[in-house]
Amino acid sequence: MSESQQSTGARLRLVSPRRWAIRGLPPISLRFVVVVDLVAIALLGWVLTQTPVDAHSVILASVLITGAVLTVEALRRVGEPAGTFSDLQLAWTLPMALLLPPVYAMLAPIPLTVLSHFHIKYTVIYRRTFSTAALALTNLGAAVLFRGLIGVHPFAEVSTHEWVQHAGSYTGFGLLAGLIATYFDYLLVIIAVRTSDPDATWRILFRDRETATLEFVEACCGVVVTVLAAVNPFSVIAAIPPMLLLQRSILHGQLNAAARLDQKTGLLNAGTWNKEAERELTTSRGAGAPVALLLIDLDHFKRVNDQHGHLIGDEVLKLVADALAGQVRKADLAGRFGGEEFVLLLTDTPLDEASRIAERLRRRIAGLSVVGDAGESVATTVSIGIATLGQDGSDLMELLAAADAALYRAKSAGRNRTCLASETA
Ligand code: GH3
Ligand code: MG
Ligand code: MG
Repeated sequence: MSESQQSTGARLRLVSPRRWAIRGLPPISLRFVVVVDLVAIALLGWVLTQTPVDAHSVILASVLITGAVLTVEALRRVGEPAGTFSDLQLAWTLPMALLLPPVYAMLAPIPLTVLSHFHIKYTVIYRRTFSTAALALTNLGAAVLFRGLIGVHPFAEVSTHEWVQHAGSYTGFGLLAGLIATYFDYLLVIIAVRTSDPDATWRILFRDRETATLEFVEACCGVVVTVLAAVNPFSVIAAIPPMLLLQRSILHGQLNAAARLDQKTGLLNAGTWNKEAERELTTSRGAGAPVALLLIDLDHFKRVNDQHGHLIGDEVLKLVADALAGQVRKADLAGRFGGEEFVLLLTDTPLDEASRIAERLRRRIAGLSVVGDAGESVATTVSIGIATLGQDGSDLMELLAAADAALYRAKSAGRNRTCLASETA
């Protein structure tokens, strides 16, 4: 794409009403989003009237915002990766909440959101507004909670002198306030997601370990920066380079994790699946444990694309992949092997159990459908070939070849069925 096309695209994106797609939200979600926005605006207005301006606070807030801007900018080259990611905002806003009058921590998300929106990634605007409002409330919550824990007035300025004097207990209380407030932010976002997408399960209430660890690290950084800032606002400058390095290493880990997966379906990609399956087979062979391999191919998938278009085809692929992911245990390996072909390595699974799992999967997939552009229901079926370690092959190549031959028989026999490699062996 040429540069001029790109900039036209950017302008179009800016004015596109789709960016304000708030009207598409279900009423309950819309009400929730609007209430959170209004509460944040009202509280900000009120807190503003309660806060006298003083030079020390303004200088400290400026230094902290500079640190935050630099860490957000560090994301610029890579953009926000999908899924969990951290821009380490809390490391800079928590010190504001713990040291300065709460208004600074409430205001801080505004410039940072504007920066992310225009420099890093365009997102639907009501979502950005909502997440800014949620963060402003979160930061206010951290400030009030911390003051409650140390037993002072909810809006009192906590002097740097007091911080240095009680650094031990204040560190613990600050960390606690930061973590509780972060969970509150997470909860607000989850409620918004859950009410706008009824298919999302409440299981998302429980964060994965990686997200929780990241938040803990972020809060710890926030407390470290707070102690530095309490000693002297300009000492904070020394925290910027390590924070940038931390940001980079977090991103590195997230990009690495993303590179293992197939983008369209979220399953392991073929390369990763192969590598991990080889390793798993070696372990299982050594332990004498049974392993089954399932090769799963969508039936007449070309027709789905021809009749309903590639985008609907992609939705069907994703649906099948989700069904696969939902059926397997943690130790199993589910991958996208090729276009519309999936592969499943079931560890510790003898043939009869693998056969039952395959049948359950096949029936489940046959019962799924997506809605096409004209409101029609688009369904699919799969054919499955099953091979087991020892019986049908002793390494990955042999197992794949055996499962492929069984799959071929399932197709020839009329599709929407499972076949065992051992039936012809
Ligand atoms: P069979 O039952 O024999 O497997 O028939 P089929 O039509 O599924 O098999 P065929 O190999 O003839 O066609 C596979 C089709 O899968 C063709 C291709 O367009 C489609 N396909 C492969 N990858 C993707 C993808 O990522 N998205 C979409 N929408 N279609 C894909
Ligand atoms: Mg096919
Ligand atoms: Mg195929």
